[in-house]
Amino acid sequence: MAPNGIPRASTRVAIVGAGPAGLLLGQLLTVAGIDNVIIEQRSPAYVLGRIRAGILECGTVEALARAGVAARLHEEGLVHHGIELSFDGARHRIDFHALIGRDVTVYGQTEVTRDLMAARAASGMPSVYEAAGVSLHDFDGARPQVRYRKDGAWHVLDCDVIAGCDGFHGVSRASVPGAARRIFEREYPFGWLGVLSETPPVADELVYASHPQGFALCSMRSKTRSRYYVQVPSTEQAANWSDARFWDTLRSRLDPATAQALVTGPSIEKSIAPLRSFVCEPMRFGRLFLAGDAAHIVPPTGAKGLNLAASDVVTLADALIARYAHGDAHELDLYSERCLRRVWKAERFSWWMTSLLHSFPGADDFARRIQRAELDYLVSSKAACRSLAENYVGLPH
Ligand code: RFL
Ligand code: PHB
Repeated sequence: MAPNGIPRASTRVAIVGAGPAGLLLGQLLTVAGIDNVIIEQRSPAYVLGRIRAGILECGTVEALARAGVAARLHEEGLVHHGIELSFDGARHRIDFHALIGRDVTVYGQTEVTRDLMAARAASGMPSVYEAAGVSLHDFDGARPQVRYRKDGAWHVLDCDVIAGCDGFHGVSRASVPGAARRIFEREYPFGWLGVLSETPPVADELVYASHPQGFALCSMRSKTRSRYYVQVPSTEQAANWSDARFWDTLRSRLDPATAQALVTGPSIEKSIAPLRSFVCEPMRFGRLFLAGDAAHIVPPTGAKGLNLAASDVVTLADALIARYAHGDAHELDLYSERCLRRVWKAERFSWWMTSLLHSFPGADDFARRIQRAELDYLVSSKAACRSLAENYVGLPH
């Protein structure tokens, strides 16, 4: 129990974390008339400063529309009908639209977050930023609590349910006793060094490049802003990479025509992200529900992280709506199992795309020939292209 004198508030759903998962859940619940409070440890500016995902599946776009935050996305998002693979000196297009009649949308996670934050502010639902010492209590009982410190003072939030949307390093998953959860994990011996630059993208669609020296990706945020990545060893530091070194490395991994078309410029942001596959089972512990990166991580190669966070959150919002609007708690009981089925398919696809396109230190000649044969097969088989397309645009929610 909170000591006397500590301010207490209560809500139905306490959401820990104001990344895309927490903000989208808050918005879907608010639209459905379900009270919620978001508690975030960082400032709004810090949350907005993180450059991350760029590709939205159709299901994610639909979820954002349902949350009432898709106006700018529909205006400014770039609809892409396919991607290109670059290897052995040439580019090969995979046309999602022709293969399966579906597309993806290029719209940065920063912009998704900005739109969700604006909607949150307009709704008047409470958000607490810069909450320190956040801790979760009694989620195995009937009345959980979230405690935190704000401006030096302790607060207690009583709730029915806690949504742990606090990312991979958050407190929610860590609050569950080790014996109650099972972790599945794979670390890759490399990371991605990413650069954002105010330059026109090298191609109309994303180019995923496989090269003996390592993977590279040409992505974008708009027609004038590009996002590029190169595979680097996991021990590498961004500070060792001048802009010139980055551009030279990127160019060396692209086919000649793409390398020649590359427009370079000063980097606006440069950072290294490690690559990891991770799943925590189950995703529910009593009245604590994990969603997004708090429950699972995929390597970014399949562009699935943000999209998985959105599909968890839609499943959780629907289950909470069933509980509060119709008194039906069964959907909450199904939450973990439903999410995990989709999560594992995205894990598989992201692991496969990563294995297909990266250089693995220590790989022998046999492994390299098999990888090349798989790329060759992929671009020459409609069935294989279709399988990639189905997974890339997103399996059904
Ligand atoms: P986030 O975004 O990490 O947000 C979690 C929030 O919780 C807060 N927090 C806490 N709050 C309160 N108390 C605590 N103790 C807390 N601990 C943490 C954090 O400050 C933060 O604000 O998780 P969320 O919402 O689950 O969203 C997940 C996505 O951010 C992530 O999956 C994607 O960015 C992954 N990802 C991509 N996903 C895609 O779908 N498509 C892509 O193209 C794509 N590209 C990428 C990516 C991730 C990358 N990196 C940096 C790993 C490219 C890269 C390079
Ligand atoms: C990005 O634009 O940041 C991006 C795009 C596709 C990916 C990963 C990251 O697979």
